[in-house]
Amino acid sequence: MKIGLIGLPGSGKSTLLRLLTRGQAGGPGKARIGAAPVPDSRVDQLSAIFQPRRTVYAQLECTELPGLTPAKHAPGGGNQAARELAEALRPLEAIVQVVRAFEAPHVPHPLGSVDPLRDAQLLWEEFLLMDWSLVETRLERLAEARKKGLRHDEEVRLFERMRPHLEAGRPVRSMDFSPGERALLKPYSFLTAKPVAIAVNVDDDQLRAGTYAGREELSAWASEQEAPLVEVAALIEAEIEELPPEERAEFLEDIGLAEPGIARLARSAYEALDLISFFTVGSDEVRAWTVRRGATAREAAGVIHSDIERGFIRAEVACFDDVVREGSLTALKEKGLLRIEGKDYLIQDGEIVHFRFNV
Ligand SMILES: Nc1nc2c(ncn2[C@@H]2O[C@H](COP(=O)(O)OP(=O)(O)OP(=O)(O)O)[C@@H](O)[C@H]2O)c(=O)[nH]1
Ligand SMILES: [Mg+2]
Repeated sequence: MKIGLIGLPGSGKSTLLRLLTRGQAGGPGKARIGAAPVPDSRVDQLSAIFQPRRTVYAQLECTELPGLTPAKHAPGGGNQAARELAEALRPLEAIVQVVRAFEAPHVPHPLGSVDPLRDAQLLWEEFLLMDWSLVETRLERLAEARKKGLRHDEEVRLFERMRPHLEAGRPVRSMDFSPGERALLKPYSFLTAKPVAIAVNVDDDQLRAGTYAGREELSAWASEQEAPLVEVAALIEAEIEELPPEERAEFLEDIGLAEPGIARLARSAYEALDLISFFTVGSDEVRAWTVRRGATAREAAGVIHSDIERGFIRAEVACFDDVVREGSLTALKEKGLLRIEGKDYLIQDGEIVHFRFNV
């Protein structure tokens, strides 16, 4: 899964990337893209049972996008920057808005003051504006084509329906499309069609206090937008992550963190994207895989390998709790807890799956 980190300059995107990728990316001179292993205690439990040679967590591919200066505040409107940004966002499946709440007087804020709700709304308006300009440009082109006798009535109707929706501040994602319209939209990549989560970057004082100025307003607004909101203390958490493992727990406890930010952020991204995990287990490897909720057994097989999808025979499926309680697949089989499912079975979150296939 590919996710993009987007926010105002200095909101903490690089710091968050450094945290998510465990220092592999983010920060001065480092790449702006990196893989973030998704912590999952279920993987750890399965690994403890099966003692595999290899344990593989699900991964998020994270990209830091250039600091966004809202058009309203940028001299000359920032159109070129907006186009480049839209291009960079195209391949991403979900967007994480990074919003600054941390105070740090030595880090200047591009708008002169710290105001998380204002920043989140500015970014959101920017996304709507980018989509609106895409619709406008497209309608202008279609009008010109019409003068030359080329008619694209269905497309014109679609974009004319989208325009007021965007003008009313509503995302493309909240519109209903017919299958025909979906096909027409395929070549376009609308920003507000993508799921969004909001990461509020707090400092250690705010983390300890469990709040920051504007928290209530921001969370009310986020729920109105149906965007999950996560609080992360990117800098302090990245610093703790870089300590020797035996010292980490103490520091995490000291700042009152039961669960690291990456785990919470990953959960929000999964929630926003409606993703679930299933697991494969064995002495060789215990591994987490990611699929959309509603994926069939055959589609899930395709996530592992296209050969398994093509040669799919059946799936042997077990519940996570049963596996943990019984401690082996043989025990499950004896108790009849290993179900045989066909290609159209809908995989459920947390299931342990073994695919039978021939090639
Ligand atoms: N105190 C404090 N400082 C932070 C925190 N997160 C980031 N910073 C500082 O804020 C500055 C900017 O952070 P970056 O992570 O580089 O921000 P960015 O969003 O990547 O910035 P651009 O790439 O320039 O748009 C750095 O000096 C960070 O050390 C935080 O949680 N607390
Ligand atoms: Mg940066």
